[in-house]
Amino acid sequence: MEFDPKEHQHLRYNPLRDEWVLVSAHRMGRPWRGQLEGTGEDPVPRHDPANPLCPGSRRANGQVNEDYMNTYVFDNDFPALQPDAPDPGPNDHPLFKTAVARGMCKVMCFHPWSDITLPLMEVAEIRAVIDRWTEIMSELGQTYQWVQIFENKGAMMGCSNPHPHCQVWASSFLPKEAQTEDKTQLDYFQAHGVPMLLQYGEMESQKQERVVVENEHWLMIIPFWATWPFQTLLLPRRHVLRLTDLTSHERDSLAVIMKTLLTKYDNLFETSFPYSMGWHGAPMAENLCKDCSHWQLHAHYYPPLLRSAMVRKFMVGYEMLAQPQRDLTPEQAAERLRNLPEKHYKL
Ligand code: H2U
Ligand code: ZN
Repeated sequence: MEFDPKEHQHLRYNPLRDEWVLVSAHRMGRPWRGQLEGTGEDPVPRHDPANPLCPGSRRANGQVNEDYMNTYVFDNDFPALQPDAPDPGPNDHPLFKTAVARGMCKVMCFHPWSDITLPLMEVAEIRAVIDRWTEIMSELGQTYQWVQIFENKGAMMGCSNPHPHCQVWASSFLPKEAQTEDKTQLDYFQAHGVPMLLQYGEMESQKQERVVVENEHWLMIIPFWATWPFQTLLLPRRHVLRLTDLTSHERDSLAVIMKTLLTKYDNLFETSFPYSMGWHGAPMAENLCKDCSHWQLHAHYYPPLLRSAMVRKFMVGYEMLAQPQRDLTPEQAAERLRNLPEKHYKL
């Protein structure tokens, strides 16, 4: 029998996380009688004084937001990381290890309106978000070695507030994903003499079959090893270590490619497409003066939806207890996204 990735289950290796994923595309046709998600498309008022993320609103800690016009950043009133936590002290047993955790958490509003999302914002407004990301990265990166910028979009992904925003958690330590990617990229660089994701982007750009959208400076692909059905990886075409290293042109074309991808995402199931996304780049603080050539800046988008606005992929059972598994092939997912219009279905 001849191997067909759409018909025959197989394993694919994720070199960034050093793990395997089981691809079993023939399962897409199975019946679904499980949970249906709400679309979460209840109308949101453009301005609601009771919404703590709106301009002029009073937040949980009593502070009043500025009457901001584009982006707005404030310290999270419920931070998971604070700058001054005490050290839990020496560990006397390898089975009961602890370590000190220090950091800061911020919230960044993308726009003064609650009823808008990134794909519906103007390119110049998205560019303002990118500029603000870069500023925060540079500020917090003076003190903290990992600055995690992430956006939870949609109630399905745990977004707690219907207003376009992201969070920034900066930490004194390298979190798990960062540690793994640091190691895998370093190992690859030492073995092959080229940054893993730089070479990977070049090869995907040649192959084209997993490319969703690309422009002069950026490439958006469904990775060969993607686990979430419509997961994408956003890569610069040149070797860039950190968000703070992007040129003005690169930030402009980043705004354009983000708008295109996010519009396609919304158009896929004609819904405001939920996801968690975040940026990964070379560590900051004491690492700024070290050689981090093995790193390549990138962003991950992890959307939970599988078949429609109401049917999501559950990473449970086998995924929790054995290893990740996906239903349609990355090539099929890329083709579907690639063929969608670049004009938003709501416009
Ligand atoms: P999420 O939607 O991703 O949960 O982000 C919203 C964040 O806003 C959340 O971390 C913070 C929450 O702690 N927040 C405040 O800091 N002050 C408030 O008054 C409301 C929400
Ligand atoms: Zn990453």
